[in-house]
Amino acid sequence: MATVAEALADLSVGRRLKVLPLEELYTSGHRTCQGCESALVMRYMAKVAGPRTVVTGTTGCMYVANTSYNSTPWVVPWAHTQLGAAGSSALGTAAGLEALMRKGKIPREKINVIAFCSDGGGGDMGLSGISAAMQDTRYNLLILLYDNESYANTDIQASGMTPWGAVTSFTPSGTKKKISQHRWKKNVPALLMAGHPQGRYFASASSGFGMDLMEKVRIALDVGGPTFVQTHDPCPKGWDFDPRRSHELAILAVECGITVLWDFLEGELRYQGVTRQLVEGALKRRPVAEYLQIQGRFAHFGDEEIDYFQSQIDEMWEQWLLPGVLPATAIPQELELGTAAGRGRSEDV
Ligand SMILES: Cc1ncc(C[n+]2csc(CCOP(=O)(O)OP(=O)(O)O)c2C)c(N)n1
Ligand code: SF4
Ligand SMILES: [Mg+2]
Repeated sequence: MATVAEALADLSVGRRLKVLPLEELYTSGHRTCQGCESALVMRYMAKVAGPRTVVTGTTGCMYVANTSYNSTPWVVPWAHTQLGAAGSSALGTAAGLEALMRKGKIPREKINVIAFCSDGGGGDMGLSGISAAMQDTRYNLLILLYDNESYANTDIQASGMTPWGAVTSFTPSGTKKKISQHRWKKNVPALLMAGHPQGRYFASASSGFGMDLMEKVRIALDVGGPTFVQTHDPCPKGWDFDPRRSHELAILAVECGITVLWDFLEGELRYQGVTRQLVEGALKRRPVAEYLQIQGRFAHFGDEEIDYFQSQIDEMWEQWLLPGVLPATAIPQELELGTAAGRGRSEDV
């Protein structure tokens, strides 16, 4: 442990998280469920952002459970914003701060601007605003999407990031129709990365790997420009499991290859930790059944459903050119850059 000044001074230089600040900037005063991993993500995020930070958060659990009357865990300035407004509030806050500094109304200094959202507010409703923020290179901002795989705050409705087959209040399992959540989960960090070449940094992290997550938040804040980090956070209420197992579940998701730890910095895609060992073949993926069978939302799964889920994860690892990131399985030879065939094609044009 170290003071904020000691810890954060190191990070901007070496881009490695070696020491942690002692101070907590998201602390007691919240009312999230027991075992809520998203609350832990808020704590990690605030800790490494440091005190010169402004945070906005969209409607959802991390707004409602963190703003009981006269009580808040936030030590840094924090403001609620509309459900689909993570992108616009990040841009507006960063632009406002810049205007105040330009007019000399506040001293010029680096102030981190972070907007957080969840899968409903960020992955579904607010995707267009986040896309606009990722195109704007004038400001430094970070958008953090805490993925608890449902619209949790309004009683666990399915989002575009709810896993295939999961029971939610919109997708029950019945005797006639076992599976009503037919959509495979969308990959938001990859789609933002692929479509926004101006974005400075994109990352996929997990609440189960705190150091990796904090390092990603820190890198995002240090490189500046528009940046995006997503975290995968088990939610005991929505996923229906014993809160004691929250952290274990987050780790299992990575060990089974369902959650993939990666980041994309200045044109380079990198895998981290357990994921990297899986990519390099130093570790074997655990069967997805170990992850699914702990959770009530998959209690209706039989062998057929588990096998289907496993087959999709296997495909992502065994056939995708970039496991967990890019669904392309092959590059046609004539398109391969640098080959004689590829060069021939472009010269023809
Ligand atoms: C435009 C709009 N539609 C619906 C709502 C109602 N609402 C509030 S929070 C919420 C769920 C948000 O889900 P998510 O963004 O995933 O956050 P979580 O609750 O999971 O933390 C909904 C639907 C709202 N506040 N605004
Ligand atoms: S419902 Fe889930 S995300 Fe919301 S506070 Fe409870 S555990 Fe956290
Ligand atoms: Mg959610």
